[in-house]
Amino acid sequence: MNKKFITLYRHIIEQERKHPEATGELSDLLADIALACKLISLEVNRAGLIDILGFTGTENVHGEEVKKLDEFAHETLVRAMETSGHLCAIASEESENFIPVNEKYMGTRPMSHYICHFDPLYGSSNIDANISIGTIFSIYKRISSSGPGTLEDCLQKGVNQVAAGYVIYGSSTILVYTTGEGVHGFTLDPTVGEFLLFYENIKIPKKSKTYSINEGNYRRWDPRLQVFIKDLKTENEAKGRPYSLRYVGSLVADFHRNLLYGGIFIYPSDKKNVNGKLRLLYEANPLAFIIEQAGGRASDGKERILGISPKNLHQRTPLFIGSENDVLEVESYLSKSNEELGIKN
Ligand code: FDP
Repeated sequence: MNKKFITLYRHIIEQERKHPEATGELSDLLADIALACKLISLEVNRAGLIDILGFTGTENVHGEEVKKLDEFAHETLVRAMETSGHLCAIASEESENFIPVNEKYMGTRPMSHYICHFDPLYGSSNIDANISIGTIFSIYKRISSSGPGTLEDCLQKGVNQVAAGYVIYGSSTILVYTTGEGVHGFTLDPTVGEFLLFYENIKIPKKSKTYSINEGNYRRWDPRLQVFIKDLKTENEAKGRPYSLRYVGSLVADFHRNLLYGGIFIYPSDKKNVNGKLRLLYEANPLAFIIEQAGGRASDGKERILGISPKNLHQRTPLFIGSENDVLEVESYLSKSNEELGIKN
């Protein structure tokens, strides 16, 4: 029991020290995100008590009802981040357009300006049921050379991310992040207000026994995906079947469980959501960066998520993410013809 306590900030600084050329700006940004998420965590915990829940009567850019906690999370993150001095633009899932940072808040070294994307509160349809919800974020370096950030700065491929992470407000509040050197997890100790390291260098098992998908949409899927899921459920000891189904319906709750124990999460395109449901910039890219750092895989069924060139801020994508061999297997099903899989048209 002689384990040392390592706080999030200390961990970030220790990572930074491995790079003598680092300026500390990225570390500051991560600390700002962590602070905003502590405030959101407090509000989420208080929500049931102070009757903050309930609809505001407005809709977000996707036509979904916005709850007050979503607004609070969005505003808290924008406030914490835009005054950091290290950002030139912010893009939030709750805002139709990106938010260029006012030059008065920007430091004097343009090349040290970053872009931050976040989904302030995912899984919001679960708030009233006390199911885990959370925040997802990612950070890029700017492409433009000076002034407030541009749309082009915000529409970069996921492979350009310099950091990404998520927070889950659940039975405890946890934060998982990567800066491209492994994936590290922290739990918030509310008594001292610090995130403490619980898992350094998380690795996802290569193959799993769990799948996560909204199976109610089965009839809308590509028949080749139907065959794959049917195969996962068919008794076959040699192939480690049947798989167990685990689906919370709150993206990062499903993702986090699969990251720790192994599993594949799928939100495919289907007859209703022809481009999938999840957002490339705010959900798929940060989680794809994390999963690859943990030794897993993320694709849209054909292409690596991190290689997709975004065309607009709220672009959706199908998502197949998790244990490498499971994602490879579903990709192989999707690359076959209906005839090869014995599907009658
Ligand atoms: P929600 O609609 O509750 O905000 O990104 C949206 C998301 O939740 C994910 O968190 C979740 O994984 C998914 O949608 C659930 O969608 P379905 O209800 O269609 O399964």
